[in-house]
Amino acid sequence: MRALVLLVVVSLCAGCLPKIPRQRLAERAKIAIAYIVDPGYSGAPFAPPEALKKAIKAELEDHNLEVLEVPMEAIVAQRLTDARFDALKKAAGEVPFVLLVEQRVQFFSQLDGRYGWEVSTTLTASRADGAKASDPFEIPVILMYDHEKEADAIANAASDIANRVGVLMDGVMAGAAAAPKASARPSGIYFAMVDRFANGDRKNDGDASPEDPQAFHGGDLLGLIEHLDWIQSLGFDTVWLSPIFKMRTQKWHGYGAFHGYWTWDLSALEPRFGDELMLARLRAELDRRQMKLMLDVVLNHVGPDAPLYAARPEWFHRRGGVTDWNDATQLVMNDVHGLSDLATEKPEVFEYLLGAARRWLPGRQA
Ligand SMILES: [Ca+2]
Ligand SMILES: [Ca+2]
Repeated sequence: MRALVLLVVVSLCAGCLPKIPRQRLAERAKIAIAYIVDPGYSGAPFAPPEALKKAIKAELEDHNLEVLEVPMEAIVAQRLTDARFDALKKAAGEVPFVLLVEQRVQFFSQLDGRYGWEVSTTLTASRADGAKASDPFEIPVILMYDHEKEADAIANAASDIANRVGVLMDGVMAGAAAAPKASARPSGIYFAMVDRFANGDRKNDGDASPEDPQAFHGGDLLGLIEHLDWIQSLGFDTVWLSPIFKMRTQKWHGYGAFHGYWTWDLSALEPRFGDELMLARLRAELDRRQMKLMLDVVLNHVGPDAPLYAARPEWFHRRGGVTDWNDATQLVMNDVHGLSDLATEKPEVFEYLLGAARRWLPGRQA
């Protein structure tokens, strides 16, 4: 389900790196680097293009660091960042600095005849006598041609990625990685599946049936409000709700609709969960606790038999279901599990979805 969801909130980590003056070693030192690009959907890991290595090398030279590349083979057997980092350090031997560059590239969308990609990168670095520091980030890339693929997307983002390497190394070289975190208060995102979280108001339950795993169970926004202190006590400062907009409520081929990802109407709230006053109350209660809210707006498709499909059939791709899960175009354009796929590359569809999402920003309710 998660793969079908696009969130209104992006870039949570932008600017989360501390500002540290640019560093340059007085004496040249070695840095061991390993690169790996994980496949988007299937296949084997591969190495990034030379353009990225060159850009990062230039950045590190500027810090007076001499690059010692460790072949991908030394880390490819490991799947997790920590294990890869340990394998890299072992292969590198005695070097003062170590940097691991892990990437994943995905085709994102086709818009106005151009191709949107997303390059995800996780940088992990350390120096021999200091703690590890990491920087995970995404860079959107627009490519002009259909034949341009993962390597082109990475090459396109190379200078931005090299800049991030420079900033991370500034921190590592200055010893900032060992410093305590800026905020002593723990933070994190708590995801609540609204229907299953807590039932605060039995009057809006409708035909809820807690014995039936495919039925609605009666959870709502009031139930959530009543548990905010508990969520906060666990150390979370943000609540992400499963979709709360008017949704299909009937089962479909035996599967329940309670998750909310079968959108019916983005301009209204699902009455089982509460009304706009209740949403305003939730916002006020979160504000009072200095907590944040993430609303989940489904942009890829609408629910089965949603009125929008009958009203605007030309807003949908209508290419049939996905038959090849390794085909990036099918993944973006075809129906996933039979859900009518929105043609988000059409400006009028894009405008509609953007407007529908903006309506729910604080203070924008009509
Ligand atoms: Ca209820
Ligand atoms: Ca799609």
